[in-house]
Formats: sequence, C-alpha cells, structure tokens
Amino acid sequence: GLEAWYMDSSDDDQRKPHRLNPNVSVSLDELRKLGVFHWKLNADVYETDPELEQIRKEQGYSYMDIITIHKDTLPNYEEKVKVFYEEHLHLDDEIRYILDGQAYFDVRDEKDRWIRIAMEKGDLITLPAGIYHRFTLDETNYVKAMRLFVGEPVWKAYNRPADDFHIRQNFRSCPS
Ligand code: KMT
Ligand code: NI
Repeated sequence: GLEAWYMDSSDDDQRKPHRLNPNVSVSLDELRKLGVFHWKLNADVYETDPELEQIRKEQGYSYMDIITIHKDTLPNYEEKVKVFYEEHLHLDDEIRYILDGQAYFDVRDEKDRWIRIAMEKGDLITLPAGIYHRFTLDETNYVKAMRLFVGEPVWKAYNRPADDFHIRQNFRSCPS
C-alpha cells in the first residue's frame, strides 16, 4: 500500500525523500489515527470508475476538478510550488486523487513531527480539516491530480501559526 515515513530535518531540496537513516516508516494505522484516510483505485479508468463513484457518493464529494502540476502546464508554477510547500491548514478536508505521476504530502503527527506520504498513481487521500500539512512534487517534477470537495470548494489556506480555529481542538494533545 501507501508508503510513509518520518522526515529528517535537513534543508536539502524539498523534492528529495528526506528519510531518516535508518528509515522509520509510518503505517496506514498510524495515519488513520491522525485522521488521514487512503483508498487505492484504478486511475486508468477514473472517468468511468464505479469505485470512485461510490466513494464520491458516500463521502459527499460533489465537486471535482483536475490539476496538472508541471512547469509547462501550471500558470505561476514556481510561485505555486512554493506556496504548496508552506505549512498550512484548511477548515475543510483536503481530498486528492493521483491520476498520473507522483508527489509527496507531508503531515504533522500528534508530536509535531513531519510524516512524508508518498503518493502514486491510484492513491486517493483525505487530510482532515485542521491538520498542518504541505505538498511537494518529487524529483520527477510532475503530477496530475483530481481535487475533490464536499460542496462548493474553499481553497483558503491558513499558514502556521493558525491555532485559534475551533477545528484545531481535535489536534491538541492531551496532557498526561
Ligand atoms: C494544496 O492544497 O496544497 C494542493 O492543492 C497541492 C496540489 S494538489 C496535488
Ligand atoms: Ni492544503
């Protein structure tokens, strides 16, 4: 399934894997505990896929569009790549389905450590509202992704610090 790991803290190129040495992988179970969910679909048939239809129906993902992130296809490519990699949150879930290529989504765990999630063709992921995250291309510099949303899309991103939203309550660690 999906591969995820804890990141090192080097300032090297964001497109590199940034694995710890030795690697510390993160399971789907651990991701689920953070509210991150994953499906594997057949992206070759996304236009007519009954599995995708069922997920959209069940989850209420009424809106969808497709974004191709590559220097020749995305207006303001350099600026957008920079903005996507700034740590931020949204007040709604972020739902992305990789149709082609690959990329990384990074999310903070409950102890504020970065987890890097390697997304490949066929991976659909949901990041919960309020989780701090960021996005980057990998060294292949290309991804085509479907963006899904419940109702009318709201793309507004709140860069960190953005801790005063009610939604952040869900991410506050319990004192032990
Ligand atoms: C976001 O919100 O950071 C993005 O939409 C990233 C690109 S979608 C693959
Ligand atoms: Ni986002």
